[in-house]
Amino acid sequence: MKLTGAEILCETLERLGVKEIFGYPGGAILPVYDALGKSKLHHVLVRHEQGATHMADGYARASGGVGVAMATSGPGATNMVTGIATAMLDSSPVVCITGQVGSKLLGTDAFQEIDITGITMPITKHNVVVSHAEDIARTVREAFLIAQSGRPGPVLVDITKDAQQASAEFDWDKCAPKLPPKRKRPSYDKTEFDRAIALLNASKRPLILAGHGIMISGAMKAFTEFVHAGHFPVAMTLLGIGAFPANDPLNLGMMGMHGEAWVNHAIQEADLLIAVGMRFDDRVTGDLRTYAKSAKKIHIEIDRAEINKNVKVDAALVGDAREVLEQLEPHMEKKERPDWHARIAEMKGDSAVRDIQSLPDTGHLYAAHVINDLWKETHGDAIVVTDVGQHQMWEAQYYHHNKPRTLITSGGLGTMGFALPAAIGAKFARPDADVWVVVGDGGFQMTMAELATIVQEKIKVNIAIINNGYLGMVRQWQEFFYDKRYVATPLVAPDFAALANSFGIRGERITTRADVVPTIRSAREYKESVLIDFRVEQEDSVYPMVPAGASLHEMIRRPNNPLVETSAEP
Ligand SMILES: Cc1cc2nc3c(=O)[nH]c(=O)nc-3n(C[C@H](O)[C@H](O)[C@H](O)COP(=O)(O)OP(=O)(O)OC[C@H]3O[C@@H](n4cnc5c(N)ncnc54)[C@H](O)[C@@H]3O)c2cc1C
Ligand SMILES: Cc1ncc(C[n+]2csc(CCOP(=O)(O)OP(=O)(O)O)c2C)c(N)n1
Ligand SMILES: [Mg+2]
Repeated sequence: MKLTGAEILCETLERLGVKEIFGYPGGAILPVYDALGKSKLHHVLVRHEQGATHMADGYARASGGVGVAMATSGPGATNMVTGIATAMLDSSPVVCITGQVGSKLLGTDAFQEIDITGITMPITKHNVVVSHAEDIARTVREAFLIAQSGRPGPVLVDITKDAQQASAEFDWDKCAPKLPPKRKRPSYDKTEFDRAIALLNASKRPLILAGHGIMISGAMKAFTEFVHAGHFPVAMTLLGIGAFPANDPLNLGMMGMHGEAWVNHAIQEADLLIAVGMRFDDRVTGDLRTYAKSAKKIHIEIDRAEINKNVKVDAALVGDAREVLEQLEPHMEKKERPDWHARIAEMKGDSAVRDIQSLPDTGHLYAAHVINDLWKETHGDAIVVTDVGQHQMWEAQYYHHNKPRTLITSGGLGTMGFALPAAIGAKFARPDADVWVVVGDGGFQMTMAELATIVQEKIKVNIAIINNGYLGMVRQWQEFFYDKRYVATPLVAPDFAALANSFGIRGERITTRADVVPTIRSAREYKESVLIDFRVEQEDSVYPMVPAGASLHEMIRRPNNPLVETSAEP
């Protein structure tokens, strides 16, 4: 069957199971848009191409599949850069399709010509220019495979305008991907495996560091069985949250810069760390020279490049987390290690069981109250998409996720402006889910134009703005480390509720604690999107905090203040 390149692209995307494409048109991609109009694909018109990439990323993270973003050449493509980098740093499978000037014009500084494959070389897993219609189907199929396989990541396919317009024979069977054969997994030798087993069985104070790779692998069941078999206490990375239920007694909470104090102390006291699908980010380790000095380390990780990159390990099991865990489990001695659990319980003290909700109402509205109430009111079942800053850390501390892929957040790049568009993508992936955006007053102002996308698409996404009048996380650093010189962090904002109204979205403003629950309830019952502007305490800080570069156990603890560092079960 003869089709144009643009038609081949649409046909290929349909056959790959794509339903939605997040994009923005322009001259160099117009032939594709013309074909899109005749296809079954649903195009979501964004307000900025950065939004398209975050939507595709949110779609991928919520679904476990591939998200697709599309843009024109030049400025359309460069607007995607931040979203691509965000997906790259968090190993998210996104395929970006960009239009490019005609192949005869390449290299002439033609109108809206930019070398987007050159620009995105370091922030894509793979990228490619296609200049022949007959190469489109195979290249796009390869892009999907590469984006999802092994360690996932973004792939960019740049298609010249003449390739979109030209006709070629389309035969699905003849355009199968031509990729090198998959490496046989797991690819570690027996001595490495035996060493890991010996370490596991000899350990008196083991601790698991659970990361994002568990979810990517779909290893939740195997992981839970492994944890229960070994009675291992589990510490979560920010991106690992959800991989292991928060309500499991063995789940200690988040580790790292804003992790729970007892978690970081337990890491420092452990005699064995078992890192699963996590990459020892510096937000997780603190000063490497003093990190977990008493512990041997086992690293279960799919990407060989991560082994010994930041932390030297004693046994490296390079492979898919699920496969490796399933192989290890039968060889493990089942031990209860009561002394170690008693020691961790002692470190927890009573801070773990105090409930922020039962503290007296002093008239202050704290972000922690809002997020903890949101958790209770949504029964921990919502998909929460956060932005970056203090509210992001409070979400990780006060919303307890029991299910995978329910916390969607930019960890590695820490991209402000991520939340609103990523939540739109998540809602398309999981239309029945209760999707909440938790966003700061700063980050919201970066991509708030996507409110129009919500309205145009008639989707329901609730938005909780944690409005502290500051670029709060930066203000906190200025408070702690720059003598409270608040340069460029006080932030003027529009009346967010009125702004929402101007888009045709219901807006609320909350200033007291008593109004939090009723407003969340009514927002959930309302059939359209609701934006709630929570005016929270302006100069509250996130505790505990490991100052950048300090040792993991050198935490700044919360001063005498009504809020504690975590909260109890409802
Ligand atoms: C303001 C701010 C503060 C932060 N504070 C903290 C903090 O206090 N604590 C914290 O934990 N984080 C914090 N972060 C996040 C931090 O920067 C990192 O993003 C996070 O720690 C990374 O978690 P990860 O290693 O689990 O996930 P990723 O970075 O996504 O790494 C996943 C790893 O899993 C591997 N993998 C992928 N697929 C598989 C598979 N199938 N099998 C096995 N392995 C696989 C990948 O190769 C990769 O190495 C903060 C971020 C921000 C923006
Ligand atoms: C695009 C981008 N620019 C700058 C930063 C640096 N930064 C990290 S947190 C933060 C403040 C965020 O403020 P806000 O959105 O109001 O959230 P809050 O910390 O107050 O909860 C800034 C500026 C960033 N992470 N991303
Ligand atoms: Mg703020």
